[in-house]
Amino acid sequence: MIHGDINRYEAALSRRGFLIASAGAIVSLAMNGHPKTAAAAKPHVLSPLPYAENRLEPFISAKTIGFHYGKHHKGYVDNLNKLVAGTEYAELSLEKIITATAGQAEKAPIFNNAAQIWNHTFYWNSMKPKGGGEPPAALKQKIVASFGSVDACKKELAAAAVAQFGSGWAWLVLEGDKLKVVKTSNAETPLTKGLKPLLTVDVWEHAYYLDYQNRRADYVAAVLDKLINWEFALQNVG
Ligand code: MN3
Repeated sequence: MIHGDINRYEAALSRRGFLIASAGAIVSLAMNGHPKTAAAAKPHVLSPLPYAENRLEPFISAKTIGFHYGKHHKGYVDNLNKLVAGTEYAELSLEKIITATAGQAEKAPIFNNAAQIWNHTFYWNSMKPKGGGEPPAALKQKIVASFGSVDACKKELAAAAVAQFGSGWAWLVLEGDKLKVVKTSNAETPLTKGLKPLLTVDVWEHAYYLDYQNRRADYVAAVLDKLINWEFALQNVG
């Protein structure tokens, strides 16, 4: 595209020498790697949604995703950037901030916002349009080994999601080579407990209230039956 543009415009502009010199300069900059601005603090950014806001309909509405991603998730990103500016955490990756602040009461605002950014990005990827159905064979084998059947695994995930009192998350995780289901409160994440997250379901009310009101179990069933992204879980097994 860029080369095409250069070819198209160079004759008209009669500045061939200039354009070739410019292209050469761009290539050498790119190959040189690190731009000079790398030392500056990098703000955390809101990861793009892996699908359009309306693609999980009719199970999760575009309105829910619009608020959940565009207001809640974005809010955590904006808050974290304000909270870490000028602190020892300003240059750290999201994962390092989460592990460095976990369990420290005085760091709770930083931990909560950082963990919520991570959890939400993981949640968006835990679903996909036309999800659900049968897990890929390699994952199914692990699920059957740990839970007995895919249905038993889904039942345990649903029970954890429904039983989580108040706000939190239900997770499918890997502990050693065994799959298990855990639930966490508020912003808590299995990342700080030596567990490898494979999938998550957000059970904060903001995840479902516009579509399901108090019927959390119906929301959870729709996620597990129609949206869950088993391929993402398999990728996370590694
Ligand atoms: Mn949420």
